[in-house]
Amino acid sequence: MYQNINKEIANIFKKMAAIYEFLDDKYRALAYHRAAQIIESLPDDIRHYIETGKIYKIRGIGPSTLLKIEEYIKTGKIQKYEELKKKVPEDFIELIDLPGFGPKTLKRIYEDLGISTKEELIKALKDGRIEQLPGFGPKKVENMLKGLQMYEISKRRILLWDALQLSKSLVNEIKKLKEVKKIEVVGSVRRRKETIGDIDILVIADDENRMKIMDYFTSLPNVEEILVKGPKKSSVILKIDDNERQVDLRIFKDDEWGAALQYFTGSKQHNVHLREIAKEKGLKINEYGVYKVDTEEKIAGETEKSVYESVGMQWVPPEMREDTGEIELALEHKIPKLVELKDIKGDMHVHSTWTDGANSIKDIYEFVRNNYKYEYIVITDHSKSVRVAHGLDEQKLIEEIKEIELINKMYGLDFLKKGIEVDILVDGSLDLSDEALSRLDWVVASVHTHFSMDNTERIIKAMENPYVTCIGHPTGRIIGSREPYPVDMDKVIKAAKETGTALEINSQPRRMDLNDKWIRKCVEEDVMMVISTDSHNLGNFAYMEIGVSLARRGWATKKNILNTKSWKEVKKFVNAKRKKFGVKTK
Ligand code: DGT
Ligand code: CA
Ligand code: CA
Ligand code: ZN
Repeated sequence: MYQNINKEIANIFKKMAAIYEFLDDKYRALAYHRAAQIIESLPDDIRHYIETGKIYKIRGIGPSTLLKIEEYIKTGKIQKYEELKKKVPEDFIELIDLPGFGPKTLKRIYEDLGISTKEELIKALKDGRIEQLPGFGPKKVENMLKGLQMYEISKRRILLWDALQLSKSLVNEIKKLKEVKKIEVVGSVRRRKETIGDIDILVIADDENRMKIMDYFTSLPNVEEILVKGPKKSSVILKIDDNERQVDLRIFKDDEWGAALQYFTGSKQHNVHLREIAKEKGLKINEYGVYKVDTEEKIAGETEKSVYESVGMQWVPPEMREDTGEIELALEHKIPKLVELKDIKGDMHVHSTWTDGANSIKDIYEFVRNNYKYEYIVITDHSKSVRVAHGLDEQKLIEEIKEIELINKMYGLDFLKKGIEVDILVDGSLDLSDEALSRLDWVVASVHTHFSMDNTERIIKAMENPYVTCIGHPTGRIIGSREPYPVDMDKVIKAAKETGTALEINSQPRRMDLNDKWIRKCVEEDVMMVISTDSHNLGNFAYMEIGVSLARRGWATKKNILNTKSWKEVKKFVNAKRKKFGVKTK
């Protein structure tokens, strides 16, 4: 069912790579690492590639890898992995791909200190034994402890993207029952919070069908434990990819739909505030409806709109329901028209095989043209100092530009725009010459090093370059593994405004950066933003949904988002900055 088999297999191959590295088999480590990346980047279910024979054409998946993939599809297991696991301390399997840990580090700790359990490991981190190992030191230990803590927290909450995939497949599964009249995901998933505690689902059904639905729900595949089972509410724990996920299902009646939707969408704070307003008007709101306090007459509840209107409010988009001013706006009927996925006209941060992307520019062109209604995409590969990604120097960039122009010509459409994700060096200067940047349509500048220094001045200096049109993932955080680097975002936002530079809303599920708070600040300050996927493979283009959700949580409208506009407007934005800095415009 809600199986993402590509991800499951890729995860196992990543673990196998790490174990091989632990065992000093660098060759196999590299092979499995590469296979994992390839499988993760396939836009379709891997079974499809096997059925159609396309799998044989994929470079990097050899015969023995293919056998293991087939074994997993048939049996849900890979024997070789089961054997390998026995060669590494059991607790290390879980930790081996955490940032700050890794096979080399764990091997040292295992061999030098004889440590083989998580408990001992934490103890040794705290009592100074690991710090004293040559090459470790207090900084490294601090990072390991922080990494461990973030990992534990991230295990408890689900990334929005994962929760959305899981919710969608659960809804599809439950919807199959004809007794289910209506179904909707509520709670923090509907509000599109960046991480999700548990998944809440709401169903409308007739009373006599409740238990049949609950029986079905509690016996879905992957259900590991049933926490509660009743006619109104059931809760289960699903086991997915080694993680435990709680799902609550509630069943209501037809005429309660709107009230229940409103109540279980939350947030709690939003609901508390809403009920206060209702009270002032002599009304009572609960999950069944809106009632007059004096006569107990029910006056609303069938639709969510009716619930809000009964207290004199406009309907509030779920992404805004956090009690941070939206109630006041709704009372004045001034809720803005938030940006939507269908407003997006292009993707402005895309990597190809020229650096660390998985797909050629030609494949990207065809995939996006076939699957999205975009008017343009910008190819933005890495610049030279990002060595792990084989970043481009000036010469390589010229070659890439030629290829882009050739592909556009081939298809007779100026669809691909020429860009770069240029590295911001430690002093705020850029990794490529102005002359090189001036040839491009769009320049994303990003920080990829020195995450512990204060990066405010560094980023501002980059924005003062006339060719830098956007700052990529402006705070650098990675959910579950890296805090934002120290940066004064108020200053960055001010400088973005002054220099005419856009800030990126990066849609990668672990980045989501700018976050909702800073997006809202940009909206207030009228700073232009771009929602990008930072795609490294074809599947990543779907992440746009994440960025749009974030933008909505930051109250952004179309006018705040540059890539809702035509390319002509984008060009105006680029040229306005160049003009401001007194350089020639194209
Ligand atoms: P999560 O699961 O931590 O990501 O966040 P939510 O918002 O999904 O929270 P959850 O699952 O505890 O509850 C779902 C919604 O149900 C919540 O957003 C509002 C509503 N709700 C739950 N318990 C209460 C409560 O005690 N009072 C009120 N007013 N609402 C509640
Ligand atoms: Ca929830
Ligand atoms: Ca819940
Ligand atoms: Zn990128």
